Amino acid sequence: MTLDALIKRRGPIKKIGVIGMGYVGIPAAALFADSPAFEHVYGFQRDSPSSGYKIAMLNRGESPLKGEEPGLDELLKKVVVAKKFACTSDFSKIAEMDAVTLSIQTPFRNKDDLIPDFSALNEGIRSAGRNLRPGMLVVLESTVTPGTTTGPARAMLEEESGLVAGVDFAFAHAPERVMVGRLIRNIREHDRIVGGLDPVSTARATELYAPVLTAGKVIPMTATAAEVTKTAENTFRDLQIAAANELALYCEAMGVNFYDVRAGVDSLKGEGITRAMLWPGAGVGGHCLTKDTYHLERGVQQLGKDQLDYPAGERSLFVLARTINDFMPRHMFRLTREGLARAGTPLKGANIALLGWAFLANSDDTRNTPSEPYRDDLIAAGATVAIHDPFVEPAPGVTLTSGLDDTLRGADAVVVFAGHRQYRSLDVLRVKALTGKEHPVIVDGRNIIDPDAWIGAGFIYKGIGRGDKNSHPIHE
Ligand code: SAJ
Repeated sequence: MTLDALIKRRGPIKKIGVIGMGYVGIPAAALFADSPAFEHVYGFQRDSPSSGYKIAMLNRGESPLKGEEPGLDELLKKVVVAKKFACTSDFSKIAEMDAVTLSIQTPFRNKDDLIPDFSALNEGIRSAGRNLRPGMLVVLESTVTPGTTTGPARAMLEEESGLVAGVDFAFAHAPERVMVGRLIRNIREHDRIVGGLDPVSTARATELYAPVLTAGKVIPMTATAAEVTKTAENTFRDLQIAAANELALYCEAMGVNFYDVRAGVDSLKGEGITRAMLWPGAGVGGHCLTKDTYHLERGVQQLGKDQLDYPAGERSLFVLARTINDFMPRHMFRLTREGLARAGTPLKGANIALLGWAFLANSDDTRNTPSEPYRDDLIAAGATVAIHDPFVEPAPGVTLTSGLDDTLRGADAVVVFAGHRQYRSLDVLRVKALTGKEHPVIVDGRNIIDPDAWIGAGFIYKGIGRGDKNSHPIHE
């Protein structure tokens, strides 16, 4: 019997399983459960020491996710009360599903080798494989290296089930595009890339996602094209930021104000002429842009092996972009050292007030924060660092000072790493008084303060992209 016939015999999707109760799986499961198109949703969660607690919480309709997620708590309560959603660690129930999605994270094993740790995802895939039945749909939502869906993931499902993908079951990749803090809205409103192993799989996966989309629409393509789309959308964002960072470094070196240049370049508009220049800054953090470039690179090395035509001996532009973005915290260290030198303060023994530990403005997310390598460079140089962040809870590996005043008190340099709104309204004279210094240093990594106000108060100013100000005369 063909896959199409198996699916027709099974009828419309009614029972859905979501494997991986994390920040991607939980809102996805709640939205599937809330749709009248579907009968019931199981959230599958390993009862592991680190995450098992989520099962009872979710079955009480409570979200285990930290941070504000508008609409999620109400939605979870609603679908649990309506008995349309339940969380379980009994993976054998997968066999009763019409469709099962996998939203399991693929972090790097460690920062250096940039090889993803697929172990948790592979365990989820094998669990699905062991309980796979003819006519079911399997969808990978995790961000994966291009070639994973049609390669190792397919192989594991077939190995565990004895079934054949595209013949006995439908298989697709539908990458998540959610941002922490707007999970529900993103799933509903973003267009959804749906890439099947074959057209029948793509159609079945479209049937799964279409009901939860409000403003978004399904964009069908092949599974591998979907993998490349997801990794490329972040690779290009990282590249655009790197281009802005490189131009900012050039502007500093040539004594030019990057922001004048950006406005000037942006003024050249016309039929479809855009430059889409993003913003330079203290660095690029997060769990998306810092890894997806390497997924894409690994993909072309594996899938495109011996096929890629590229300038001989030249490194990937995309990986170079990562190198430039990772250089920015080092540049912030140099700006700090130069500012202190102008104040006659050696870096060794200097007190640095580091404002912002989150990787994003007005966020509590600290994953891969550029503040960390900067802090480590300062400590290695013998400086003392006091870290402030109004959004970040104390966590292992970082000591945060409680109040902003405590952070600023006695500082030789005040360094802005995150563009938190609180830092945009700092009282210049109050900050200077707190530092107790004649000429304290201010380094602006996110272009959020007015250089002239701080220079006028006697600060020694350094700013990313501010080649026009970084050698200003010191105001007595
Ligand atoms: N950054 C800059 N300059 C910019 C923009 C960002 O230096 O012009 C820095 C930020 O400070 C931050 C990092 O880059 O450290 C990442 O910022 P981001 O706004 O891209 O935030 P992310 O990492 O959460 O990106 C996510 C991605 N979403 C998903 O993967 C589903 C990305 O694809 C989205 O474009 C982005 O959110 C978004 O648009 O909000």
